[in-house]
Amino acid sequence: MEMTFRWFGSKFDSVTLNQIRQIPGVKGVITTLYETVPGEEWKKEEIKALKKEVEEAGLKISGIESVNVCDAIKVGAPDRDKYIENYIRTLTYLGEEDIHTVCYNFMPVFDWTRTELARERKDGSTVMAYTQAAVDKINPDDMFNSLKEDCNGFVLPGWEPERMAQVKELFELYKDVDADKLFDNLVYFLNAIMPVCDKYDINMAIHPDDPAWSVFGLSRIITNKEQLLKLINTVDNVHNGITFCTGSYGTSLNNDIVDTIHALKGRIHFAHVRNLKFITPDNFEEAAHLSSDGDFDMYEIMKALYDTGFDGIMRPDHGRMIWGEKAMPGYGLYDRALGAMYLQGLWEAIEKSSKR
Ligand code: CS2
Ligand code: MN
Repeated sequence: MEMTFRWFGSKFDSVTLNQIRQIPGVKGVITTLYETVPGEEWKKEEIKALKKEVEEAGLKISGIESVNVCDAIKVGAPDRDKYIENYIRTLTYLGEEDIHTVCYNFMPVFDWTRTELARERKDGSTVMAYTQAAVDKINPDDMFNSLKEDCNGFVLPGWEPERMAQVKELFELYKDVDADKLFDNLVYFLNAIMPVCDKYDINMAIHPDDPAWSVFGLSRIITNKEQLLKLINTVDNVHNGITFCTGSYGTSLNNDIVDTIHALKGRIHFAHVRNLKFITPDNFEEAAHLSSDGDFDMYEIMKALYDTGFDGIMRPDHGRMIWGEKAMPGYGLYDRALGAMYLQGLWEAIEKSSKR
């Protein structure tokens, strides 16, 4: 297991590479070219420059999160092949720079959805939260505006203002895309990119939908164990794998996290490990990583990863905002650094005790 930390690039992140380098055990970052528009081909020089910057700070690029998939591919538009070609070229450039893990998602219109970005907890920390009741009340067009004020001036991944300005058109685009069609489009995309992944040994790692059910009537397909197994079996290539995000997958209390990790043995390439606290099954908030702060048993989760031979990259995921930090919601330095340490502590204990 390799512990890493997500970093959005010096132009967008309040956290610096030098700070990340001082988190014990963290040697690599998960990053992206944040300014690229989904569908466009990444520029080789920009990938090289990013890599150089990270390496000059004494770190490495452990993976990309995300190379986003554009809507034409997701809806299966007549011109999708052109965008798939761009994606393949992007993967080629990443492979040539020795980057071997790429996270992406296949959610229509919205990336992860939260209804509050700064819910205050008893200890004064703030966290992102979700209530179904709030989603049911809101018009999707207003979703972005309602969250904007709480962003601390940062651009949230998947919620870029240019994209949100077109929410109406986006909904129109997806109106005939039911779950089966969306799944077929994902399979078509994966089959097309597998050869380049084989060539450069790139592990594609799909991120579960968050929350793990359909919102605003849009189809969602990466939501449960059956769907995940269907995906890895339909495109049965080790390079077609999963980003196992406990906080996203675990939003549905019907999902058994530990059991699913076992079922996906060998196909989890990237792990996002975080904890949730449920107030009711459809009202939850993002807790600290520590088991007792939320509802997940983090020891059992880490043990399942260990027992299934997980040897990919891991990162703490969304953290709380603590100690007065002002950062992108979910992506401050302090709480994620605490998470990285805690997860490594669990891993060390599991590893040593299993060898006794
Ligand atoms: C989120 C997502 O839960 C998460 O990790 O921050 O933005 C995630 O990075 C994307 O859905 C992956 O494409
Ligand atoms: Mn995640």
